[in-house]
Amino acid sequence: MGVLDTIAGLDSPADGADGGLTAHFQPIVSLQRREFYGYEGLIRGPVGTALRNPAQLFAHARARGVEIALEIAAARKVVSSFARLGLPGMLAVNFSGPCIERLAEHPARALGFLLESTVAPSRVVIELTEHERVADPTRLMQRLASVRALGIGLALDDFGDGHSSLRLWAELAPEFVKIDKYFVAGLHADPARFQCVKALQQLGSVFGTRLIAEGIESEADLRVLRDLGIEFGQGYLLGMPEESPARTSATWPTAW
Ligand SMILES: [Ca+2]
Repeated sequence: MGVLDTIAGLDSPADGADGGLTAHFQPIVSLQRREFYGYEGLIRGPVGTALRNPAQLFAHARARGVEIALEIAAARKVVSSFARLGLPGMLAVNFSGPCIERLAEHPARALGFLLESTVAPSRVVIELTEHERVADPTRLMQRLASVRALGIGLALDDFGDGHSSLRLWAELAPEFVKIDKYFVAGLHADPARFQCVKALQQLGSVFGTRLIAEGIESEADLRVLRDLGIEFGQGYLLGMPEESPARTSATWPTAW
């Protein structure tokens, strides 16, 4: 019985060895060039169970002490699905700090599934989630070096949400920072949110970090982000997470 069978408590997982996990992909779009840049891979649990919901899936795994195994299984599924679909551009994969530390112990072995796939490591960006769980940024930076030496990039996920740390930004020098949707939703009509995003844009310039605005759901917010010079965006307006995601701009606003 695989680890995911244990997590799900399922007698017969729907999809064999991966315990019924499904990868969904949400577009990441260049706001300045109005073109696709890549996709974030997101995992879903077995169809027809409560664990279809990723929050419940990960809570279930955490309660059973198998969260890192689930993160690695999820990444494996995301990479194999991305390769099978032949999706273009960047692939962003979510990992927590504790999982990255585990990967970094033997990066070539732990990430063998990636190195053996047709997705070049230079196209892959790790999104560091749950910043509050990074107990020692300096140690994480050292551990990350062996992963980044493979050519894999780094993004800080959900920046500005709760426990985000400027120290992580300064110390880890990520290639990307994802601006949390809290600051993006309603940005066009909210001076405080606008000023926060503007400040992050200035920090991005100082640190040489590329910014991705999360949670873009209105054309008004999209235009403000473009005018501020935010390089990339993600959100329902630009594409939902889907098993076989959009590859064309047909559903985007006609101009922004
Ligand atoms: Ca993410």
